[in-house]
Amino acid sequence: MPGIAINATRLNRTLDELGKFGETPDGMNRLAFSPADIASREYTIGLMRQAGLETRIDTAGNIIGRRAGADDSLPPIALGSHTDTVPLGGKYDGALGVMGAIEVIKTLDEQGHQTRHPIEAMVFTNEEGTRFHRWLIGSRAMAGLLEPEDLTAIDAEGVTLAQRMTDIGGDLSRADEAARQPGDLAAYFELHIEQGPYLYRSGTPIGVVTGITGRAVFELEISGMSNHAGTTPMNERRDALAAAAKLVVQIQKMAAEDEICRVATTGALDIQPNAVNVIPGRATVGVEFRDLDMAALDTAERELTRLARQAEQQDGVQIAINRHRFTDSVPIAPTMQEWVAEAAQRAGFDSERVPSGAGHDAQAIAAIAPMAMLFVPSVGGISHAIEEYSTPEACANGTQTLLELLLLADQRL
Ligand code: HGY
Ligand code: MN
Ligand code: MN
Repeated sequence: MPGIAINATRLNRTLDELGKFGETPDGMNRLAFSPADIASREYTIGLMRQAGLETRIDTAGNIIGRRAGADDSLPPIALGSHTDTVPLGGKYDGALGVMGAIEVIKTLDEQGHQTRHPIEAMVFTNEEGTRFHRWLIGSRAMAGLLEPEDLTAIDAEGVTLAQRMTDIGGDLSRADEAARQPGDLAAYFELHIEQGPYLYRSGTPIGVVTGITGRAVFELEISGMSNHAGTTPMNERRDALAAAAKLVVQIQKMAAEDEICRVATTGALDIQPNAVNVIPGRATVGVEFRDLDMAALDTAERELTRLARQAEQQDGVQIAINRHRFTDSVPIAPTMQEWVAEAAQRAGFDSERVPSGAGHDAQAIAAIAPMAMLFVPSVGGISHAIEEYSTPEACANGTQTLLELLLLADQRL
């Protein structure tokens, strides 16, 4: 079959248009369930319908666009990602996988090419989880992996996930109806930006993802004693921020020097009362560790606990360690990797194997379906920031490869 080519101009136009929802001078603020997210979902549903997809929203708020297959009794091949962003994030994380999936289907529709399998384009709810520390909500719901803590989650504004879910057309009390069983999907493919530096440095246009990192998220609640900054002797202080600051450096050292796990990050810090002339009585510290090896994350948890107990002794504070979420690392099957490499070759691109340091919806869907991921380079390896950028050519390369992967898998599954 002569190669079917996606429309690169149209793809990049939809990426630019999606990038208007939640755009600020300092980065993308399209947090899950926000007005910008809700508006962007309408835009995306419109694009799906223009591509000939039958759209619906499942009880977990996932947007699903379906295209019939020649043999509609076959389980669908799913393509997708997420469109929610982190605060002050970028325009490509998640967005490329959704706009790319729709472009692939629009191209097939225009060419009158019907695949054997039905196809489903998916937009998963709240992949980032910034608002509730409960990430991969939509994809975990579809994989049947929601936990009790998800169902009772409340955000910093005191709004429940259940309410937020209603805002986007979902119904958390019936989230179990969103669950698919093994066999319900023939496969799931996710196009994504690498979000790291490897492809950009090597100049390779397509990354064949070998595995998706595990992740452990904790929140430390450090309680000291607020007191007067001017009158309290240094040796009588119970300074929660001083204790937090020492822990932040020790946490960084765990990965940077001791190599306990691949990366360790303290990304969130809240100080009370946060006044320059008051010794901070409370500090809340958000910490996360990542590694493909889950045993490394267990070691990191033990070390974090040891450091916290040591701080209690040295700084006269109490530290509650809230264990938010452990997400398992997921290897990608060699056969699936070979299919991605072959699809890249058919599309005319070199590829190389690369692990994912970022988490993705694919690692949840892996519980119910064969899955594969393909990356395109992130300029400078930057992501989760306004500088996040992948060139229009890279985005088109990835989308063309996704099309070839779909056609190849459609024949072989
Ligand atoms: O945080 C992550 O790894 C992903 O971007 N949600
Ligand atoms: Mn992200
Ligand atoms: Mn992402």
